Amino acid sequence: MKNELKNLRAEILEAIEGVSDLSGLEDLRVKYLGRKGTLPNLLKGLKGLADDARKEAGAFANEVKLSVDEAFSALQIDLEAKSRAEAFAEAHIDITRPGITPDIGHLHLTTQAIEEIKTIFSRLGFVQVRHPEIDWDHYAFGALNFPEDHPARDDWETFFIDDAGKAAEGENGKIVLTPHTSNGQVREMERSELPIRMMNINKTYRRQVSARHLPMFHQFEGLLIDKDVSIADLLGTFDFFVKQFFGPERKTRLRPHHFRFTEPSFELDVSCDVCAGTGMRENGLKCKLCKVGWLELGGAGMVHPNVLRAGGIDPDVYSGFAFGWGVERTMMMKGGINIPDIRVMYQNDMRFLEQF
Ligand code: FA5
Repeated sequence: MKNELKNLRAEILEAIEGVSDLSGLEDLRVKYLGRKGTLPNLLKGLKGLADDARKEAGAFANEVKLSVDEAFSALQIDLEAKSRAEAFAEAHIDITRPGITPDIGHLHLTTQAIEEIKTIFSRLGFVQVRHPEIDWDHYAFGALNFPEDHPARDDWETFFIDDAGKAAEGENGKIVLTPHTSNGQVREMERSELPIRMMNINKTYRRQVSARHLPMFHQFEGLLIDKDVSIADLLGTFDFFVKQFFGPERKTRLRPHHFRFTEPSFELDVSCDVCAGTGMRENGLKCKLCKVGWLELGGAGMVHPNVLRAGGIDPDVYSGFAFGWGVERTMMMKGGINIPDIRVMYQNDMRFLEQF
């Protein structure tokens, strides 16, 4: 048995020397070491030997197996290195080929709108501030003259922050995801820096979803407080913004409205750009965005004396106006943007985003 093993080792080592590629080496491995290979076959004969002879032959068989394995591994490493070197030498690198241009992002449509809105109002002296987007009920409702049972405070209109199942409540009431940027009004007044020309732009949240409603959207809130401020100042401000943002041709209209925190109050509509102010689409169906040819962009009015008082300002000396508009809707109404459903703004579809 020992001699047979010696001969087999010599045969294997000699055969290995003649191998020049990895597949040839694998064939040899199967032939000699595989399950039905020569070496395992030979070792089956160990069973028939006497104890001592089996021990001796077994130990020698291990030695043979080890040396053969080593020879296989060493050659495998060499052949792999050789094949890598060949592949590398064959690979042709054309350094004149144009490279792959990385994708370059750009600002989201909403951010572009915010930048433009900020710039236009800064020309009128409005300074951009950022009041909290998660705030106390007091600033979002209470100080703005909302009664305790006002429907806007309903769970179905406003998101309240839950604390372990129970709405968190401090001395300023519950904590809310602000449903409008008007929470910045009294916060700004409390800074006691009069006169005020504030532009508060932020995220706002409501339980609403439709072609013109999002659960998360942005508002921009202007607040101007000074001596002798009148509705004419409010109208002049709107006129300036609308002409700058939409161009001189677009139509706007003011409707009387009711807000708890302004008196008198208005809503401002702009003629719908999607249906050219007709309320109908080319396919003969109603414009699902505006339905009537006009789209409401926001509310406004003269600051209510109770709100001035809540902010520590004497309404007999000071007056002011405030307005709050939706950023997304304002952007959608810009000429040529033509977005018929507000929800596409945040679907992150590259085909949409790349257009702006
Ligand atoms: C308000 O939020 C008042 N705070 C505005 C205001 C400020 C009035 C200061 C007086 C003085 P209103 O609920 O109408 O008003 O919302 C204002 C604008 O926000 C809407 O006209 C619309 O442009 C936008 N908006 C409201 N809800 C949504 C929504 N769910 N998705 C998108 N935009 C919305």
